[in-house]
Formats: sequence, C-alpha cells, structure tokens
Amino acid sequence: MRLVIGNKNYSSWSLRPWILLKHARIKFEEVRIPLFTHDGARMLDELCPAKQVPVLYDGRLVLWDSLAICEYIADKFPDKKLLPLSATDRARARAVSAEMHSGFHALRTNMPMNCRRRVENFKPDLETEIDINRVVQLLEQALMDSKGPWLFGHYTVADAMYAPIASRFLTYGVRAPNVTQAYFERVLDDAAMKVWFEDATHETEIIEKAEVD
Ligand SMILES: N[C@@H](CCC(=O)N[C@@H](CS)C(=O)NCC(=O)O)C(=O)O
Repeated sequence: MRLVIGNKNYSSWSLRPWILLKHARIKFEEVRIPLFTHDGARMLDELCPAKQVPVLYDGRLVLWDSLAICEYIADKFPDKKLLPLSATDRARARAVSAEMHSGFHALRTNMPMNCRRRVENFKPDLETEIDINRVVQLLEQALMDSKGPWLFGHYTVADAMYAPIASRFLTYGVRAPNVTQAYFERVLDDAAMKVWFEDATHETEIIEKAEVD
C-alpha cells in the first residue's frame, strides 16, 4: 500500500489515515507532496484524482478521501478492530467521524493545523468558539461512555479523525476541560504522533494561508 500525503506540518487530512495505519502497525509506503509549490501541483495532477491529498493506492484501487481510506483500512484488516465491535458503537463512531469530516468549518478555517507553530493570545471568534465547545462536548461524551482511554475504548477510526484537533488546540493554546485535555495529551504523547511532529519540524515550506495570527 502507498499513502500519498501533504506537508506534515499542515495537512490535517493526511494525518488521519497515516496515524491510523501507524497505530495498527500496518506497513505502507509514504509519498509526500509539498502542497502549493510547482512540484506539488505536478504531483497532485499525477497522483491525486481530486487534486487533493490524502490518496491511498492499494493494488488497482485508488482511494482519494481521508474517511473512505480509514474505513477501507478498517474493512481490510478486521483483526485490527479499527471500528468498535458493537453495531451501536460502530454507528456512533461513524457519526463522530462524519461530523469531523463534514463539519467544524470555522474551527478548521480559523485554527488550521500547524504542528510547529505556537500562537499566543489566540481569541476565537464566536463561530470558532461554538465549534470548540461542540468538539469538547462530543469528545467528552464518547470518553465518559467508553471510560477511555480512546474514544470508543480501544483505538479506532474516530481517534484518527480527531488526532489533528489535539494538535490545533496545542498550537492555538486552547485548553480543554480535564477529561478532554487528558485525551489530547494521550494523542500528542503517542509514539506515531511524535514521529509526525518531528518530521513536520524538519519541513521548510511555508503555506501562508495556514499561518494565522
Ligand atoms: N475531504 C477531503 C479533503 C482533503 C483536503 O482538503 N486536502 C487538502 C490538504 S489537507 C489538499 O489536498 N489541498 C490541496 C489543494 O487544495 O490544492 C478528504 O477528506 O480527503
């Protein structure tokens, strides 16, 4: 399998399937596209049907959406239990993942992932604050119901979908209430996440629109 990703510092959609594969200890080859560069545009044309990352190549399959990739990995490796086991928990994990995939527009726009960056005195606008509160409510509910340590007890697609949120809260200095904060610390302390952050610090490209003051 080959996973095409963007800049590790900025590409939150790439992080999701990457961290899921790493957690499940599934071997894959990684191809990095430096987004918004001349070479990057050529690589997007060549490798990415929707001109976006991530894209998974597996034999003849070309899969171009982060959530579809995560679901495919869960289907392909059932022994890894990357979705919860009960039908109700699977349904809830899908709702949680889908809400991340299609929602939180203000949070995603105003708190773009930027692993290297630490912003002081960040003041979210009302829309972003509504998104922050909803994320915290949703994570806290899942953690209370499952009793942790991950959203549905063991590590699932839902945790991978929310991994960039922990990075965003760190970058913009947003502290969550205790249960969620402890979860974010677990996410950031994770060995695979540390590798992602380390690689991000060695990247030199700057994407101006993701450098929020
Ligand atoms: N819904 C898509 C979104 C992917 C997406 O927005 N990718 C961004 C990077 S994080 C991208 O490829 N941007 C490059 C561009 O738009 O030129 C998914 O979940 O895979």
